[in-house]
Amino acid sequence: MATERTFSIIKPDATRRNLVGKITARLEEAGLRVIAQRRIHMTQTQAEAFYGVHRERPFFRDLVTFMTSGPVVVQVLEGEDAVAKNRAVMGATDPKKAEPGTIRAEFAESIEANSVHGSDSAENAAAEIAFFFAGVDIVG
Ligand code: YYY
Ligand code: MG
Repeated sequence: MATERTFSIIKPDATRRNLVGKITARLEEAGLRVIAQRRIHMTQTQAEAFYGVHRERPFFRDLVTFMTSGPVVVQVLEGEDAVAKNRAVMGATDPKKAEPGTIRAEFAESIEANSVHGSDSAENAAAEIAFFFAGVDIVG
């Protein structure tokens, strides 16, 4: 597997509990390198566009409200097999189903307030990175 990039968000439930450092350490310990990072407060328009694929799902409005409820930290991660590696260290969407030792098993409050986002494919990673970062701000 070649070096790959993926996109990560440390979500509002985690920034509120001051978990940015602990979560980033988990990512780094898994072999992922933070090559771009910014703390932002997502607008409703940004959150709706970012999660546009879920627009018709019953949880969409609550998800947008949650993602705009406080600051988030958006990151570009780089490493071997970064997309799959990040998904593995995150754990399942529902923290009740997440493997022990994963970020969501350890830190998530609920299926909605589940502490982290990670791209689910290399193609979506490229689109999500471009949504939040200019190429010049990514230093690999
Ligand atoms: O990729 P991942 O974050 O693990 O899950 P998705 O199925 O893409 O859903 C995105 C996001 O939506 C999830 O992280 C929390 C929220 N969500 C929810 O609130 N309730 C659900 N039943 C499913 C997802
Ligand atoms: Mg997803």
